[in-house]
Amino acid sequence: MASFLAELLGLEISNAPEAAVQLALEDDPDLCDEGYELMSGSGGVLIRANGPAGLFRGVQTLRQLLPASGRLPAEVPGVRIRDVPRFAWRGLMLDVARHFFGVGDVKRVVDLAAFYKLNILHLHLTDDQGWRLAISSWPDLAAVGGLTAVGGGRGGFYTAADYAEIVDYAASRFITVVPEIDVPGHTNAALVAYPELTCDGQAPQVATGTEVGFSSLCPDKPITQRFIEEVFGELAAMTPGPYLHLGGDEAMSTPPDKYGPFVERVQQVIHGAGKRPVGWQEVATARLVPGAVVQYWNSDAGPDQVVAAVRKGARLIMSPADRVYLDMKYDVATGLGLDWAGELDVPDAYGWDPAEIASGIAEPDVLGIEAALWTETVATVSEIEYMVLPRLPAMAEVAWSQRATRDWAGFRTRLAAHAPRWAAMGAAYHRSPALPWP
Ligand code: TNX
Repeated sequence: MASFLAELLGLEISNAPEAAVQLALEDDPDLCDEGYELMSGSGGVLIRANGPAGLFRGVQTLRQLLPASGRLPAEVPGVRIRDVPRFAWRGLMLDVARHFFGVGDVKRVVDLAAFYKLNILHLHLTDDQGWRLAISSWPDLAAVGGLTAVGGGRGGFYTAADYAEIVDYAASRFITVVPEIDVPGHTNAALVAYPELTCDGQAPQVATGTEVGFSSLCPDKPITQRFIEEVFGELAAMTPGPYLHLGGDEAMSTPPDKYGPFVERVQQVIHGAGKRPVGWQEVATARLVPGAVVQYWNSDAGPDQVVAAVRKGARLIMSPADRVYLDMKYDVATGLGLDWAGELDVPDAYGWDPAEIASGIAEPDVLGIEAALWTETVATVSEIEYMVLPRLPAMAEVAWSQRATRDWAGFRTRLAAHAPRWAAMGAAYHRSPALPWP
């Protein structure tokens, strides 16, 4: 922590009382795991927390109090802040399947997420257009399935060492990686690599377009069960975090009567490996294992599905597409992005409440919220930045701050003032007309 700050700010930090920035661990139950207290005055800056995660979150607030250049010496406003997050799950999903992003790109995204106090990086590792993680028991998943991408580009995949590097980097920012292997649909790249996973045993055409819903593992084949056990088994062994995401969305090519039993078997495998399964809202139509987490994404079937999920004992992650799908266009003129959930400008990303997505859902049912960046149209890290800035900080405030403290009039001014920070980071961003840019 101290070395992170020292490197970032070029200043000396320690637990010594005379340090310019003093970090202190204390027992303050009200601050929970990630809360912190930050006091600054003529004597310097003191950040207190129960543990390193809280200190780290407090350090992000300190960074935001410093000038955009981020370097000291500088004056910090005199403040006394006590701050605790509203939601435990504050995530960003990055789709590395439609387009592949290397370890360095992912680290840049992690740094942005950390700056806004997110604590989950959900990696959508597999889809029709590419398989992005080396699995040693099924080597062609990456070696063959990793060669493709939307638009016919080069693809790529993470080795086990690459994946560990991402996980460790995220952990150093108190961010947990939640890996997703999407089954039974969104599996064309796997089926190209291993045609025996299809019902007719024939290899499908490589997919480089953006349509969805056309692929499925053959749910009842014994080899499919072996695939699930070995792939999720390796994934569990590679992943220190408690969650594995099984996808489960848009399985339009899986026979409806086979979908539920299949999703139950995958959950059992994950549960048996000592992890908690996460699935997109469609999995709520199946039985759910204890500890399962369900991710809301669209308003068609979503409200009924998340109510069903809660009745089955699951907790929810809210990712309403019209609020947090950062692959949606800002407005009709945005060159990148999709628009199936409408245009999504900063006021839309800010002006909603996670506890009001469906009637029958109450705040304790909501584990948290997650923004999603699908990458059908996004191919470079600056395109990622352009899509997430300035909407990601809006989502992050919805995730962190109590509802009563949120107000658009104040937020838009605070947010616009971050433009010089993004410029200093070399990050691209969208100059939304909704904000009073400096
Ligand atoms: C829906 S959200 C999908 C993705 C697409 C995305 C594009 C979800 C669970 N499935 O496969 O990439 O829309 O916005």
